[in-house]
Amino acid sequence: MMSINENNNIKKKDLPKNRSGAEIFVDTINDLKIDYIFGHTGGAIMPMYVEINKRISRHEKTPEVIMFRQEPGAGHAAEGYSKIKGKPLLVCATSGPGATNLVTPIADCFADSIPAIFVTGQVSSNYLGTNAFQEVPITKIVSPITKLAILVKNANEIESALRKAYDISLSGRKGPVLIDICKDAFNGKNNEEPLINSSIEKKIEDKFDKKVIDEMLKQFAKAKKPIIYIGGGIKIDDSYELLKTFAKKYDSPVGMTLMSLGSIPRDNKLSLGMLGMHGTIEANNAAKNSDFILGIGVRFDDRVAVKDFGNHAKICHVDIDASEINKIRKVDYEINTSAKRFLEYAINNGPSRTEDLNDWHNQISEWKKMNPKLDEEKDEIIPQIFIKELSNLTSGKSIIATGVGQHQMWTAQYYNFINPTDFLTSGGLGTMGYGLPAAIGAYFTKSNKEIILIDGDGSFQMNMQELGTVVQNKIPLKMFVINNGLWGLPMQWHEMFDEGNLFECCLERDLTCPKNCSSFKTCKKRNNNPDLINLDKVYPGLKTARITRPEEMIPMIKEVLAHKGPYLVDVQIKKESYILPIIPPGKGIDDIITEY
Ligand SMILES: Cc1ncc(C[n+]2csc(CCOP(=O)(O)OP(=O)(O)O)c2C)c(N)n1
Ligand SMILES: [Mg+2]
Repeated sequence: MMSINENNNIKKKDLPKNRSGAEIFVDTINDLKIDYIFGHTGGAIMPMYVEINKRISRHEKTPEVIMFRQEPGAGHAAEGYSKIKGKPLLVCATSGPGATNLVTPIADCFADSIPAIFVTGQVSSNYLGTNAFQEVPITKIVSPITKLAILVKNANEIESALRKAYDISLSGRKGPVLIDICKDAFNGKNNEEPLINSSIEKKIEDKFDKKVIDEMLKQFAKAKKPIIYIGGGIKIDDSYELLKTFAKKYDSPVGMTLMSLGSIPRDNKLSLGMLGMHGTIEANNAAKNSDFILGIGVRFDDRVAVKDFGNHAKICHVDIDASEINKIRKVDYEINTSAKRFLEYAINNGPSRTEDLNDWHNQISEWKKMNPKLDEEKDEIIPQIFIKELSNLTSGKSIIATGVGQHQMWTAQYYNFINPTDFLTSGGLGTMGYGLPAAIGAYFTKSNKEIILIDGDGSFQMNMQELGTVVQNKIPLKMFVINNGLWGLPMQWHEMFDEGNLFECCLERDLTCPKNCSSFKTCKKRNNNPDLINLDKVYPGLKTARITRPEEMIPMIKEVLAHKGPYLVDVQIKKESYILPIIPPGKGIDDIITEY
């Protein structure tokens, strides 16, 4: 009999005949060299855990199993792992609420092209469609946000479903897949008729077109005000070294999205920093005035490609996903291939630049000087300064996870990433609660880098239960909660654009608050609810501290970095802190606000 693949350690002939679906499941994931299952349990998925349990007690090979306190914890942790490792693990949960709890991490993976395999238990096949206990049609629910969603009703289908899911999650534009396995498929026996049915699959093709690329590069080499615009495609393909070579060859400035920060370090002459709503003055002005924008592995997202973006430019879009090209911006050159394939070709075959770009670089240096100055407050912690200190004390070399909000943007602006895979943040979906579990997932990559969470007080509370997972597994996470007692980002929008109608953004509000509260400039209320420093009593082994004054920042960061176990610091910042610059929603680059 043939082996499953060339390098496997399990040969089919070595496997007992008549294996159960659960046995086939574990044999297959062993063969796929899946390192971890991040999961939660419940009725429909239990047969799979029983099989793993039996094997562990027989000292047989299985992936390591890490249990999370709620399913989204497992899902976002898988994202943190996969962004760093570039390969998927399995997220396993039960049917019904277990499955629906995974919808947010699945959508997050889809938005940020993260490969991950989600496995849900399902009710027995004879109960499908009967509104059985804990039955939801999860393949139908997630089909628009997965690359593949398969319902498996029979033990025979499990192996091929897993193999297909693994390949598809990693092929073309990477992303999430879901396999929904009926309980009787786990328990049933294989009768040797492998089949896949009920699958909903989206195909991605690579249409590398040399002629279009040659013509485009000819024009790019002549452009007088070129910029390269890069996104997560650069990171996912590990193409950032190629990108640096390419940018140098054409002496072209590079603007980055949130997903590609660090591809070109901030101190490199060619780095424009971040583009878009909270991007740098030089990046946005360059995008407005450019005569040629070359987008690589990037979406023309409305938060980045704002009004005026590229209005005077020829635009080229290189992307592995054809459906992204011409979706938001009509482009002049469509190049449907991977960032890596394009860059390799362009570096080796593209014509050289003929004219120098000194005027363009000088203009960019002038714009650089117009970036906002930091708040000079001496009595309170200025969040941007805190993040700058953290960046300096870690030399920009740590893995940083964030939630979503002001703290996320301050991190993007002031942590000087030198490696794009070090920044774990929810870009496309903007999922609060992503940070803590993503940082946990990063730990399981066994990276020797420090893993640091910079979270918001709002975001942290969305998945705070995973502190249980942290202390249980003795994960030495360094956690800084940037605490303003606010859902700060919407607060900033209301204050700036809605005449201060912002009451719903205050975590410290109660019904006795003044009815006309429209600013946090005067309210200094600090309820400390929850009182983060008391979490050391709730979670054994967790060390906690609070800082409120600027002079406490550096000693605290040093202490945390020197500590061996998990450490949580409540960083109480000046409440009325703003992300600047900001291009107001729907407005253009000239409307950018740099002072508030
Ligand atoms: C799951 C989810 N719900 C709501 C939002 C909308 N939202 C964006 S930022 C934000 C507030 C974030 O608060 P916090 O984590 O404290 O960060 P801060 O802005 O204060 O730094 C909200 C409610 C979101 N992005 N994700
Ligand atoms: Mg906050």
